[in-house]
Amino acid sequence: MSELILHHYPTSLFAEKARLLLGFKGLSWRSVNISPVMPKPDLTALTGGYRKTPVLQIGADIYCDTALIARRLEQEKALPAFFPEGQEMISAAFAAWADSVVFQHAVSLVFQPESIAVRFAKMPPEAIKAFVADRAGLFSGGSATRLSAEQARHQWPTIMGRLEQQLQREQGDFLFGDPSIADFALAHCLWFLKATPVTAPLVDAYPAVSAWLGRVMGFGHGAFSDMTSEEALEVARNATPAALPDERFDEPNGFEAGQQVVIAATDYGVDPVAGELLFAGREELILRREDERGGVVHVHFPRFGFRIEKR
Ligand SMILES: N[C@@H](CCC(=O)N[C@@H](CS)C(=O)NCC(=O)O)C(=O)O
Repeated sequence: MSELILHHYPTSLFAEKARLLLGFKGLSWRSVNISPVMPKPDLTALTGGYRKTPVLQIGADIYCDTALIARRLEQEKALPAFFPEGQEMISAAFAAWADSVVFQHAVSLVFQPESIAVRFAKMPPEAIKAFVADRAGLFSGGSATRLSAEQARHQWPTIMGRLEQQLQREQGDFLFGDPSIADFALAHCLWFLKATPVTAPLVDAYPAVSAWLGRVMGFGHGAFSDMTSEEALEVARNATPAALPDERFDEPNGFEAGQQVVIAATDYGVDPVAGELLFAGREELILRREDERGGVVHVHFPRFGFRIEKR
């Protein structure tokens, strides 16, 4: 069986979400450290252009976006579940809200000038400049707009006040009783705020939220060991992609298997990935592409939040 390989870097919020997902499931995995800024030649050799962090690789199958990574890990090990029975919609909907709305607040608060000065204190000015330019590129061309620090500060007490209220009354230790994807999608945003002294009080001021965050972080990251990006490319090259899912589906826009298409995120990091559409299911799209270094790979995307276009 192929190993789970996570392409990520330590300070990425969504990578922290993926690490916690792996920890919650008690899975063992390999860790490939990637650059936080473009270019990422070894990663894009696998994804075909998708640049966001993290990416999960299993042999010659490449999974983009933590929303889909969670579903893939659920297939790997059904229990404990990210999408508990009877909470399939509410857990996924809350997670999508946290991954976009709470994420935007966290990023805006951590990147406000007072906080940047502390967080990037040890980074040379050219590196800060390159990082800012990279992130401007990341956010161009998509539907996501950046939230001003003022608006993020303004709305933060509403988000945290509601959470504090719910968690004080909660019948159980997690957002919806048992742990679910909702907890992980919220936790990585608060973890990011806690990692900078200027923004940590924005979480610490809420005791029930802090106690809950401690419980979620307590799942840890599972057992992992390092792998180089060259080794990961070799794994892909030597592997055969997994069989396609056994799901019949009528594609609402008439796309068919075998068509040459491009798939891209709609919000930000909208770099298109070109290839042959192999599968379009309710949750997942699969593209076949061939790479000089990675060989034949199947790149998987969530349907929600991604678009398909004919080439
Ligand atoms: N919807 C994506 C969001 C991923 C995302 O925004 N990741 C950030 C890092 S936290 C990113 O890609 N930043 C730019 C980069 O790493 O190149 C997911 O769930 O995986």
